[in-house]
Amino acid sequence: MVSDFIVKTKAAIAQLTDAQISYATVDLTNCDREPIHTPSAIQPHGVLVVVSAEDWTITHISQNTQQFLGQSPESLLGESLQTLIDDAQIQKIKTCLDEAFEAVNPLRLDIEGVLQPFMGILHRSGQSLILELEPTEQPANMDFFDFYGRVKRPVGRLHKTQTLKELFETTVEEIQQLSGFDRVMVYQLDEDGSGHVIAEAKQPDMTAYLGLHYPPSDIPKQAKYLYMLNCLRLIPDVAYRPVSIASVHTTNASTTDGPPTLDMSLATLRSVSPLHIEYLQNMGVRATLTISLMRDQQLWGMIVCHHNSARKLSYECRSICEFLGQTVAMELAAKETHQDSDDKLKLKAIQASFIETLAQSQTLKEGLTTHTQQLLALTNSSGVAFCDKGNITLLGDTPTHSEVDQLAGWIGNQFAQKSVYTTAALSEVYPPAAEFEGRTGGLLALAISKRQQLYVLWFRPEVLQTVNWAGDPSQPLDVDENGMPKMSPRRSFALWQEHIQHHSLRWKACEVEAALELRSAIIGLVLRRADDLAQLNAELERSNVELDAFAYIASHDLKEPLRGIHNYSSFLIEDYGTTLDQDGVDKLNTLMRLTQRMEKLINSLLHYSRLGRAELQLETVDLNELIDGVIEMVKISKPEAVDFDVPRALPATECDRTQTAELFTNLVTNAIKYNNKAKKQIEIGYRSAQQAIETGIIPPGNEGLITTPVYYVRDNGIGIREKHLTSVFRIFKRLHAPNRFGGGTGAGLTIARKIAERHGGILWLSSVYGEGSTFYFTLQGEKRDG
Ligand code: BLA
Repeated sequence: MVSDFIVKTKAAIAQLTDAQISYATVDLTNCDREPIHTPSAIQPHGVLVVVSAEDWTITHISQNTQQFLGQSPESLLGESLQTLIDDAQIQKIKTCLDEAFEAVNPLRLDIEGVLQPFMGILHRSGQSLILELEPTEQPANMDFFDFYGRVKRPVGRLHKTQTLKELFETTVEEIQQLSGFDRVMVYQLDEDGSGHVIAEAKQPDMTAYLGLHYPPSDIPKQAKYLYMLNCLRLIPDVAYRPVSIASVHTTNASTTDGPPTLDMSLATLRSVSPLHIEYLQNMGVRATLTISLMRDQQLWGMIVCHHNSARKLSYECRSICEFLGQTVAMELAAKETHQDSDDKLKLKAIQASFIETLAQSQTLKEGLTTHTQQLLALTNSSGVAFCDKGNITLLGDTPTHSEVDQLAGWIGNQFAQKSVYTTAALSEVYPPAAEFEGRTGGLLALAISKRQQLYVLWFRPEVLQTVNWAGDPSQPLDVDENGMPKMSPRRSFALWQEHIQHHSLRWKACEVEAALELRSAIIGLVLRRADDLAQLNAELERSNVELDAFAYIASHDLKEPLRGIHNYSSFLIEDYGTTLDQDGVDKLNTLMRLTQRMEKLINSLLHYSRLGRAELQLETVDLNELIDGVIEMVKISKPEAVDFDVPRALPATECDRTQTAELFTNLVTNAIKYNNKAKKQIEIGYRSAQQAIETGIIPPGNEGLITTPVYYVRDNGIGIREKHLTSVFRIFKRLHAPNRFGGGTGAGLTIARKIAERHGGILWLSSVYGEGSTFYFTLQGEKRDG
């Protein structure tokens, strides 16, 4: 498993790095490709020996053997390893070959003829074995109890911490105490490779780096890969002189191709990139120690230690640091999972109180905008806009009203199949955002309803405004004596700053999820309200049906005695007309007229109740034909001069032909009846839903409900006073004396409205008293009854 990981990682490094780029040509633009794993040199605090795994002869050796081993490199190259160490120790190494090296390192080795004991660190590199020798103190090799004694306390303290913050603070304290480094930091990597310091322990006189951010290039990709392979990196003295490596190839004159490069990915003595050395020198650092913090096989961050003077650390001490690093990583994983659920709980709490507010609000806008801070906290934003078609409400730091208005037009097309759209660099996808006031960086857009253009837009500012970046962009760049820019945190920052302009912090998955959950909650609430409404409608419907049944029975039962009264009145006139005086005859005639009128009323009521009970016979009807028929009929029964105008052809529609004809007939008859103009004019037409909305033809109390064509009948009649606009629809309600305006029962409009409603539509009117009225209706809607 581990070796599989190493193989893959090394392949990735080989792909990243580029042998064409040498130390002389690497610069800020290509540092990701600098082949730092093949420096052909080491740091001078140890000796590097490479032996062939086949015959155990030394193929490479660092040029500092004289100093440590008392023998020249030339005298050792090509020789057997036995020249340096005895058989028994070689045997020890050989038995290690088949095991994981972590299990055998370090080996305590004695070198022939040298008093100083050495620590041997061994690993395989292709067909070679790399043995690194570091002088160690007497007595070497801690025993188990030493090790346990030194890790017990820090591990216990790390384990006891409650929060991530506490964990990292304890980490830097413990590592500082253990390593003796002047400054110890926890450096957390962000997803884009940049990072920031989240905990720090330092000498009091040092400037703090806590909270500072650094660009991705400060630790190039291939370096990050190497820190995944080796969880500990020590540079004891930045001012070192690299020691080159001699190989049998360099001494063998017959070789014309250069020596094969030695892969030193896993070598602890690996020489440091000169660029990084320059960086550290410019930071005023003399020694560094870095411990990787791994999470899910990825480099999560590092414990970075700085020292103002050169500082060596024993292998034992390094092992303890590495062990603590692993403990921290484990605690980190446990606590992050814990914190994740804490964060989720917090979000849930915000959501819950939000939903309560929503549930109690009259409108969505009121519900969303009452608690601005909660709405912002939900996605960690600094501004939010609520867009309901053209209606925009702005809260917090947002672009201007007109900027948001235009953005809302654009965003409609970005959702595709989703309800949410995010970008951390709005101006890259929507260039006008570059000119926005307040420098918007990122956008999280939520479509509550795409059809109704109901959006919530959350805004985040550019990162530059929210984050402390290391280095002051207003300061001039450092230059060397030749006027060339020097490698430093300041230098790499300047380039980075250009790169990240217009970017916000990225949107986290849990923030996007919170937005989506808000949408579900809103929709849940809307559905619940719709449910309540449906229940109310069902109850109303039931009472309507009962009313219809009652009206039918009542009118039926009333008709009988009425007919009796009528008949008896006519008998009275016929039989006693001559014996009664004129007054008596007049009274009988009035009685007859009243019964006739009552019969008409009862018939209307019957008709009305039947309308409510009869099945609708739906078919596709050409309304032009239907209206021609209506006009013709009306002309026969009311042969006065009326100017009919149908300005444009009406669409075919699905409706009950007879009832729709009755609807039009009632409206047209009324239009003629309630008209005292010399020239009566009637216009019949329609508007599409869109046109109706655009021209403000909206049913009162039903704003935004129009989704189907609106038909109208307009007259230049007497008009209706504002106060009577609703009462005209009440059954048998007449605004005038029965003998004025041609009589009638007063049921016509009630019936017309009922027909529209049975079709699932609505009927309403607008009128100017003395000038005329327009009756509007729709024949479809959400629901059809019948
Ligand atoms: C390595 N860069 C590193 C390391 C750190 C940093 C911690 C690991 C080695 C070490 O311990 O020093 C960066 N150090 C930081 C940061 C802080 C810090 C961000 O203390 C903040 C407090 N570096 C650059 C640029 C390049 C570069 C522009 O800034 C490339 C052109 C290179 N950094 C670079 C390389 C390494 C490195 C090549 C690997 C060094 C090695 O292991 O050989």
